[in-house]
Amino acid sequence: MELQERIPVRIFTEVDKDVFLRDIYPQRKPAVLRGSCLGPCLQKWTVEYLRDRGGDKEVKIHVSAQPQMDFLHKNFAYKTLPFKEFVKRASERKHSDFFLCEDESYYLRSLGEDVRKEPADLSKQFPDLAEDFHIPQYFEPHQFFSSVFRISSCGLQLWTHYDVMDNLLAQVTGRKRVALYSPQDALHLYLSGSKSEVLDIECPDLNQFPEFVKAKRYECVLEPGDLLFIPALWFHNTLALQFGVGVNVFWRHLPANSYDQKDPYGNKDPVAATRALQALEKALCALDQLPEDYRDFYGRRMVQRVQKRTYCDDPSSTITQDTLLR
Ligand SMILES: O=C(O)CCC(=O)C(=O)O
Repeated sequence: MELQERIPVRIFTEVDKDVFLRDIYPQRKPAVLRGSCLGPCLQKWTVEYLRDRGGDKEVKIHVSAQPQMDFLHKNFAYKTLPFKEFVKRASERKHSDFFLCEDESYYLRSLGEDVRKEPADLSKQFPDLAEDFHIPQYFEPHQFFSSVFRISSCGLQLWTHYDVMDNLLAQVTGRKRVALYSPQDALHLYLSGSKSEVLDIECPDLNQFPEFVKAKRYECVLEPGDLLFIPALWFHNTLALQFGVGVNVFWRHLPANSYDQKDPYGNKDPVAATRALQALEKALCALDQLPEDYRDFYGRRMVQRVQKRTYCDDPSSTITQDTLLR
């Protein structure tokens, strides 16, 4: 029996902007858009071509002796290689030149020119390759935030995390398994910031993570030419079934001033959420001045108030989507 309920991600074909905006985007659920027009990259992006066109540009990469990357125990190292050398190594199983061991795994998440300030933009960092990749124009141009190369060795698994932007993850070459969890399952994922501490999602330690079984797992296998729509706040965990090249494009779902202006990665909580979390910390410090039984009494009442006021599925919730849109 499977550990968790598994739900296939819905697959849509022949999607255009109208279909996306009418049937997919408002649902706020992941969707695979199969056979998307991603441009000539689908034919052109062989290892040789990428090496030739990407050239000697230096890229910062993750290198790991184990294919399952672990942010808790930091089982990977950040290294720098010329793009063409990185692509060669990521595409092969055994390496003649290596950092840690001859079967090490590689992962590139491309960055902006000024890593701390600028979001990644394929057309700036890789202008020749960007010409081959056509970003489907389902969003308005002002919503564009970043476009990021995602290149991984076969078997590379990236931990479960959420981002705060809407995401179109384009699979250009290779196949990739993606597991996704709803934001409403956040409490079952044992979060450390934006990442889940449950690293082994197939065989988790249920003594350590008993609630994990309650999280519903959505799943899909991306093929070349697929676009995966990952709405903001949806958790995702990727496993490259082959050496794979993808590009993900982040788009703002909220007005631009809702986001942290110093966030080149698109994963810092919106300003209002950060303010609310800081206020919560203050409220908890205030309760610390009271004896245990008083803290319990007021703590329970605060939880109920938060639940009533914020949960979408609480029938007594006072703030609805309509209220927000008005
Ligand atoms: O494709 C991957 O390996 C990871 C994708 C991802 O985390 C993202 O698009 O936010």
